[in-house]
Amino acid sequence: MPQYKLTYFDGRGRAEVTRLLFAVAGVNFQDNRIGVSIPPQPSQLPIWLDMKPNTPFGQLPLLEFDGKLIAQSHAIERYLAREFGLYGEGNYEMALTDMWIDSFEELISPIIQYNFGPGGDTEKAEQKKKYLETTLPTYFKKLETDLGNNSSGYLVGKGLTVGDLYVLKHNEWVMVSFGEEGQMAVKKYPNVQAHIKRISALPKVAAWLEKRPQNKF
Ligand SMILES: N[C@@H](CCC(=O)N[C@@H](CS)C(=O)NCC(=O)O)C(=O)O
Repeated sequence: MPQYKLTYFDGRGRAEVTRLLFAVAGVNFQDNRIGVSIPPQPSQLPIWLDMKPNTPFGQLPLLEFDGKLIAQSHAIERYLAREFGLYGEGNYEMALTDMWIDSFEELISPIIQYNFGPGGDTEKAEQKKKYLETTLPTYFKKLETDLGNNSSGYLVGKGLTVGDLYVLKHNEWVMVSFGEEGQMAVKKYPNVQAHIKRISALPKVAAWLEKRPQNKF
């Protein structure tokens, strides 16, 4: 097994699904947190700004192993999920897994904008309303239906995939960003709620959730 090194900020952010993949696969990795929180403290910024020009796209996360390097969180996740058998069986299930990775990107990037992007109180209130009333339901209706139609208890096919880990990860974003209002919004989707409970309780997932560093984001 290669010696994997995952470099990211000190937070869950765009690295946490990768960390969950390692945890579920039972594969050791170097969880290289560069000592800069999310969002960064001003005093921490020089650490990142020194490093930034030496990264392929001026961003983290990065995965390194065997003298190779992969940038872009979803490229990293897709690579590892395929390596670890967490991508579904056959081309069609893999496409469905891709469909969910892409959908969760569309769900998570407005939350990142809400938390860290520009805008005063009025804009933030509008962003929150749009997210909870329009964006989230667009994707959650299909998520609820697909989970209800799959008797395996997983999102795609008969086993755990990176898609299931995204359901969990997205829920953390909603809770930390929108609190009780977020909880009210997701309560309307009982299959999704049951799914989050079930996936969080899988022994290797539960062990990671218990032992991981505690960060707000
Ligand atoms: N599309 C990229 C986005 C990566 C990204 O936005 N990384 C942020 C942290 S979540 C970053 O490196 N920010 C620091 C900067 O842009 O200077 C991915 O999915 O990896």
